[in-house]
Amino acid sequence: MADNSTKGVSSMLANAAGQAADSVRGALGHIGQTEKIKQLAHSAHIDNTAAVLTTSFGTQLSTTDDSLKAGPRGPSLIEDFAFRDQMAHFDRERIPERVVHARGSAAHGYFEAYEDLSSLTRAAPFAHKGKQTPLFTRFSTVAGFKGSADTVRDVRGFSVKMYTEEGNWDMVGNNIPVFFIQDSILFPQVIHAVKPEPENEIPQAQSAHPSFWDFVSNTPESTHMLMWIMSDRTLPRSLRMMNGFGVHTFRLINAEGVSKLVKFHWRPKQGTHSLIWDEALKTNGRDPDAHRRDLYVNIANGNYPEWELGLQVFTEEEAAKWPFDVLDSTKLIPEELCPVRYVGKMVLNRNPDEFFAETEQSAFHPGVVIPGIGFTNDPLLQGRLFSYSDTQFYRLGTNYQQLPINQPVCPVRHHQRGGAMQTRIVKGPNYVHNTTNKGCPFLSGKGYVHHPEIVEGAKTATRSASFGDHYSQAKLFYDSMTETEKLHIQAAFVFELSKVADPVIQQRVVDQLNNVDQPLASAIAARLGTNPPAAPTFKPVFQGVATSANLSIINSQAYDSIAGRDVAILLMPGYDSSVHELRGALKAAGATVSIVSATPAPVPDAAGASTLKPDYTFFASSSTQFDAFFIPGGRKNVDALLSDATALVQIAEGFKHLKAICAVNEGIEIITRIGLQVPIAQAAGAGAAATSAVEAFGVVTAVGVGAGGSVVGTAVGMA
Ligand code: HDE
Repeated sequence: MADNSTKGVSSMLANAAGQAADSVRGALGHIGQTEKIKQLAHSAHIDNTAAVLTTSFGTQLSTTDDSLKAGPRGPSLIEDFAFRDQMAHFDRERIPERVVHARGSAAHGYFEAYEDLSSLTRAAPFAHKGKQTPLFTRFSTVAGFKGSADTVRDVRGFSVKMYTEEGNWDMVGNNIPVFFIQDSILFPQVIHAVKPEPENEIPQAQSAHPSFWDFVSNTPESTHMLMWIMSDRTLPRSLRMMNGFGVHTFRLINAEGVSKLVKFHWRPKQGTHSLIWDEALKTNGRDPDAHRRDLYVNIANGNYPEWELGLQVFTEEEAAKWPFDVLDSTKLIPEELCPVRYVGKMVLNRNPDEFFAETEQSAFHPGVVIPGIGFTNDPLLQGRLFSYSDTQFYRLGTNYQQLPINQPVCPVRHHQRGGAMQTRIVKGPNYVHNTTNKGCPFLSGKGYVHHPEIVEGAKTATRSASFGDHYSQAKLFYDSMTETEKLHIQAAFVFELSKVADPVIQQRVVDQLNNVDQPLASAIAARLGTNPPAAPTFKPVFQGVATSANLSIINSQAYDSIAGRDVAILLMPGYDSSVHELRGALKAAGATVSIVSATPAPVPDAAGASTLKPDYTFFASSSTQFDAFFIPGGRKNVDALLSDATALVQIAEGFKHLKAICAVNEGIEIITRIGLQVPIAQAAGAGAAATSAVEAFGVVTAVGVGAGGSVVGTAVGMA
């Protein structure tokens, strides 16, 4: 009774204020792609230009280098407030790193809808064609600490925070569409197993150690994910060149409350490309920040990466017919069964100004949704809905939502008060059912409504029988690979298991893989020296398709471009004019062109007509940082290159890493002198040579530098 009457007061007050609500909402309709940037500039940015140096409480300083002392050679005095102010703050500068996904890089950008999706969902970003929504996206590795290297074999996190006029919407996904476990209660266990061994904290950012393989070989539901993480997917060439997946099944809900199920996909317009293993290992040492740098530099240079957002939309009835459970996050839906509809694009066009304030303090949470987006009963998702805010409370504090990077761009009005580091000063009553502020803030009537799914069942800590097939999709994935990709998977298993001294664990993995593919398990057993696999314990269930094209990186190149690829021109004094032609053509195609020479001094061409300033020296650069190499002609140039071992090593190693190498005129001698076994095609004329080189780079990189295994090595274009 009391309840009803107070609700009555609330709704009366709400109605009275309804008009005001609509006008607030109307005003919010104008959020543009830069709204978040404007908010940050207005509320958080500090520009120190022409500013006076002060303490944190505003007192201007007169010295920075000497603390207050009793005499020039005497002890420091505790009364030195400027010293205490700095030192005490410095002592507290670090916050706990994320327990997983600690290593990450992020950028601002926007989402643009291709079409009006309001019949499917009332989610604000899809309200009309062309609508732009600001966002912040963070990519990460999972296992490594904050300072670990970028190009380790690992899953990549792919988190997108959209700042909509109806609140923030976080899509916290990975670059792999399935996961290790089916129920989130096992998450601390799988993470303990993959993180360094507890007694010595070795190894850093790697799954190639005993505890990981012990766990997964005793956890058959991990098998499908194992196939993905041993594939080229976990060695992305660039954060710009990997897919993103929401993993779980979510809901789309329209204004009438009609709900459909959905899986989210992000497809990179830069193409999906990977490194090869040796290249990834060397990059770890040569440039541990390779991915972070690549993202930052490309955005800084105006080469903005883009991804298309894809939806696999389906009904409960359709899902019921498939031979897997869509609530099981160790399963994907083959695109042949449910095509991906691309509904918009994300563009990342602005680097953060300060890593800590933006990237480190960004807090993502799959439970942060807006009207139109809903959850399903996937037990992996359900546990995540608790974990993410819980970890932010610990990592960032009670009021982490108030940090500038996490603040929504729409009004935030509620009755939460206090907590450490409260920054809001709110006047008026701090409870609902108030009359002293006319019931404000009030319910607009357009708020979030949970999908009224009917659930019933006994309370039980058990696993659904529909989650029981752990191998059929692992097999589908493996069967969908090209031969090159299969060999990479085999090599990855052999490498990782070679770091697991215990033959019992090795044997268990071999036997586990025998349920996926007998030749694969046998090959790994032979290379490890374990017993051949035992008989399969499982008969695969047909997944609706025998193979699925888009599971393979090589078979699924929807897009490709040389834009954003770094082509090294290796040259010494006396190079021929092919350099100028090729350089122009590559730049016009959006490639980055790096001049690499023996010293930083400008390098004159054969005619002595012009010079080029090197971006790098052979000594201080490495083949791993480039996607392709161009070796111009010119007698003096080629003779000098031939006598420089650091240059020759770059070319040979580039070849080893299956990169496109193009040489013209006398430059071809270098290829033959190093002894690279490649077909050489001679084109006529300097102009033709340059054109052909451009084409060679274009075509060869399209096949997949580094991703294509032996493909690129035999298709090196040389004019
Ligand atoms: Fe996470 N995960 N996760 N995860 N996850 C975190 O939250 C967790 C899972 C993912 O850029 C943590 O803020 C549980 C799947 C990304 O800041 C933590 C489970 C997927 C990021 C957490 C999972 C992800 C995280 C640690 C099992 C892909 C980085 C720091 C059910 C769909 C977000 C943090 C960023 C981070 C918990 C499994 C993606 C502890 C309990 C599946 C991209 O809350």
